[in-house]
Amino acid sequence: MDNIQWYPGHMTKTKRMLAAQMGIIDVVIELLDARVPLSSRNPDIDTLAKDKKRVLVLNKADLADEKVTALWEEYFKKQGFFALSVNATENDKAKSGKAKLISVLKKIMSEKVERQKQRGRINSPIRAMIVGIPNVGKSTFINQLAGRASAIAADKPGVTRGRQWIKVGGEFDLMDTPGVLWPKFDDPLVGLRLACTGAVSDNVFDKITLVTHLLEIFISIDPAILEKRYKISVAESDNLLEAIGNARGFKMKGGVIDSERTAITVLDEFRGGKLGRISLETVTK
Ligand SMILES: Nc1nc2c(ncn2[C@@H]2O[C@H](COP(=O)(O)OP(=O)(O)OP(=O)(O)O)[C@@H](O)[C@H]2O)c(=O)[nH]1
Ligand SMILES: [Mg+2]
Repeated sequence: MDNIQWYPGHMTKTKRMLAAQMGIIDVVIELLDARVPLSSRNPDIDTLAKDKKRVLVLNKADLADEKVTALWEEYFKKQGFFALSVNATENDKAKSGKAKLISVLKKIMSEKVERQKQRGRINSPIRAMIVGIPNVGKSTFINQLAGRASAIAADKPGVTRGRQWIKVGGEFDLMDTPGVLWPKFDDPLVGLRLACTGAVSDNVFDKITLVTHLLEIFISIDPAILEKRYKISVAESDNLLEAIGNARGFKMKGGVIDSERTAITVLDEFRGGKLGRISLETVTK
């Protein structure tokens, strides 16, 4: 894997911008992908936000295993973080993470608000910077909090290119930022998982490599994930990708299974949640 391909220059620029803006920020909200909470944590944020109040938000919780996500929340809370799980695409206010986040922010910021009151000052809005890897849902989450589509969001990494302030009532000012990765993945599995969930551009990894990794995880969780969706028998298949391609009728000239097309399909269906709620990373004790 060529480093340059997945750590483009604009990410270096973004990191510099985040550092430069940090002085005026009250709280840093870091979005993680609930399916890969460890792989989606950018170690650079720990350095950039080391003196700031921090909240970890496990987004895309609707795509992850609910029980596993609850364990991750506990895991991060034990490490001293404020942590909560949300689904930024949820329209139902009662089910969305908005109320949860606002109560956490108010708790975190109560000292500042109290200080301002004592000085007889009118409360200024709490300034929160939303950070995270590409495509994790930062802009979507901001739109959910604001109750309007103020930030551009789309299903590919690298959509947001500059910072943008979005007001939520008079209480919060949220800064949307471009997604950032870090220059080197110490564990190659991290890069692979981030590509599976769509944080790394699709041209960096070979699709068959990605799907082979996914299939291994699915089998270790429960072979029924594949059996139900693709109507195949895992025990009786020597080559799962071929079995899936065959079940879908993805044949090329001469009856050869189109592995590339099969891999793209499995990847898309996983990303779209069609295989069920699947966490690729679980808490190990
Ligand atoms: N299922 C599901 N999809 C989500 C959720 N949050 C965001 N998405 C989808 O994820 C994709 C990326 O969302 P964005 O808000 O553009 O992500 P971003 O972090 O701003 O991405 P960059 O600006 O490229 O860094 C979009 O297709 C969203 O609809 C969620 O909680 N659940
Ligand atoms: Mg964005």
